[in-house]
Amino acid sequence: EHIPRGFLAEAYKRSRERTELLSSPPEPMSLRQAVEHTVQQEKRPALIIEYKRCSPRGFVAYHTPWSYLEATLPAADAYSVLVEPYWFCGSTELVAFFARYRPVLAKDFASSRAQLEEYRRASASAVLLILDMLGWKQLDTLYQEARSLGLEVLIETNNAEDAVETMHTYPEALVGINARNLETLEISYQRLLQEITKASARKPTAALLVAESSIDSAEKAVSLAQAGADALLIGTWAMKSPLEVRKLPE
Ligand code: IGP
Repeated sequence: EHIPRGFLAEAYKRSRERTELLSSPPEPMSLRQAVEHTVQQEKRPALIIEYKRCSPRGFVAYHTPWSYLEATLPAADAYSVLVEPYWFCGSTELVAFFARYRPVLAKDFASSRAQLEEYRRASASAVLLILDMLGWKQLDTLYQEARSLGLEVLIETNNAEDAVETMHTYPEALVGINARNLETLEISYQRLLQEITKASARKPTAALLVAESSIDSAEKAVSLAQAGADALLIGTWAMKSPLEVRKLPE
């Protein structure tokens, strides 16, 4: 019998693992339940930790999925995994990898049912739908399709007004406000804090409000928690300093 040696032994093992993941994907856990659990039991916002290897702004940070998992799992209530391949170096196989451990949000500029089906096959718990890209009408079509496929939805908005409207229209969705304006790629933590404060004051009781992007210190995380965020989505900071982010829940 042939036995691969050295790096090839490891590569062979991982290749077998990947094949197995694709043939018998894990059963997705609920992102909503994970967030609710953290908020209710631990009285703090849930941490959604993002695996993002590069970005259109020229950010590049590499961890293998295993080393990232090892560094972040104790702090992660859920993962956000970039699927978009051209700017963000993502893939759906990475969704399946993280889905064995936590609920996974498939992060993409989703615009078709075929994509939603692919995320579902890769065991995503939830999909991101971006209001400013899709508009209300296409958002609604994709929202219904996602739900019919058994996917939860995080609807991303850019301000408190849209967030509040979204929370009323889609009570089962998680609703995010992004500090990064995706039209210009400009980022503002101060604006995020203001919009989260405004949206949280008008939030229906069962709604879940997510603060997305620009969080790169414990101080910012604490302020957003005080402002009423139910979950924090942390990407760049976690990729740069996973061990700092790991200390956050304390
Ligand atoms: C994470 P940051 O600033 O922590 O790296 O941001 C996440 O919010 C960001 O990656 C993001 C995103 C998106 C990426 C938010 N919405 C839509 C791609 C597509």
